[in-house]
Amino acid sequence: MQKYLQKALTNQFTRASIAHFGQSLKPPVRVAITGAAGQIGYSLIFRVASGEMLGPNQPIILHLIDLPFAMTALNGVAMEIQDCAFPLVQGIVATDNQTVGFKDVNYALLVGAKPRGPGMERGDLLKDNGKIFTETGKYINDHASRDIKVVVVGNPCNTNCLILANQIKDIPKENFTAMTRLDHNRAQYQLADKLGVHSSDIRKIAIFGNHSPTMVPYIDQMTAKNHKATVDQQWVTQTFIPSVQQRGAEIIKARKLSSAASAGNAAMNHITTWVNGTPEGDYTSMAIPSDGSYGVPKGLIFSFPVTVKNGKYSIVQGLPISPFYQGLLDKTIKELVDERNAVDHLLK
Ligand code: NAX
Repeated sequence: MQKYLQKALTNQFTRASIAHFGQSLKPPVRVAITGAAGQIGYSLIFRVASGEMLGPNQPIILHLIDLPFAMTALNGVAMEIQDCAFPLVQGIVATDNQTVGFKDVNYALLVGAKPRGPGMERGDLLKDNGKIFTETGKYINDHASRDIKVVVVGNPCNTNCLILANQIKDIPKENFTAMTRLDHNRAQYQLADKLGVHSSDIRKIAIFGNHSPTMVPYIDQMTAKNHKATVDQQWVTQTFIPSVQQRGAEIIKARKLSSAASAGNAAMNHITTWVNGTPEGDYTSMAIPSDGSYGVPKGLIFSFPVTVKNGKYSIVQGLPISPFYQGLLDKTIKELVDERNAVDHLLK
């Protein structure tokens, strides 16, 4: 099946002439997506394949990875990709074998994770996912391209990323990140709605901390249409912050399923910004290894406001932290330290 898919897709690519794009194509890159047979995978993969994530001149070889029981469904997804006749897709590897799955991969979107079952404690979730991300870290270390950029989406994503990065010997630790872009996008929409502007008019906001209900949406420097914008503090504390923190639960209540399309969208946004940079005068949110900024213990995978240039991110320094925000930051730091302590045995 795998060979068949690669051959068929290579033929398809040959038909996609350079003239079709009007400019020359770059050499292909390999993009791995784990949990590829799941619901986020189903909305994410097709948009990545269309070129939305890496641009219209960047051919892609898709590495779709899932567990053995999901292979039939995954092959169905692969057939649908073929049926889209995407000009940029140069090959598909659909596999449950991580050696093959991560071979020479340049970008990895790690969506697959064990979900929290009924009655499951957070500690058990950390333990089960700890095993998964330890293993994945070893495969990435042994087989992926040394320039790989990784975003962990599967929850608990910050600590999963910490565990994963701990297995890496000779790839820079900065290449391992977790996703808080969905929370950032959610905050942006809520603020735009409140101020009566478009989401894209809202700048200089960020998510600090854990991707969990302790996350801290920071808006003290917010601008709308390039002017400093403020909203009343009561709305911030009683409506805005809880609604961003609890938006995932609200979606589950409405859809009877967790966020999928918006999560896939955010994962793509995360990589696109990492590759192409942040707009002048704005920043975004990425969970990255802490360098000690804002009093966050070094090494924790913590969401910060970052600017990105030439594929490298930098933490935005010197943002004023009010006592109100400091209280929230202390809580999310404590939660991540507790998570790190719970998986300490995996970090030796
Ligand atoms: P689904 O249950 O639909 O799909 C998960 C897929 O991952 C399944 O096909 C499963 O077989 C696969 N999988 C499990 N373990 C794997 C492994 N070790 N290797 C490869 N594949 C594996 O879940 P979905 O709704 O797609 O959500 C996936 C993850 O995203 C969950 O952990 C979820 O909590 C997390 N989310 C993270 C968000 C964030 O902002 N960071 C937001 C959305 C989402 O809730």
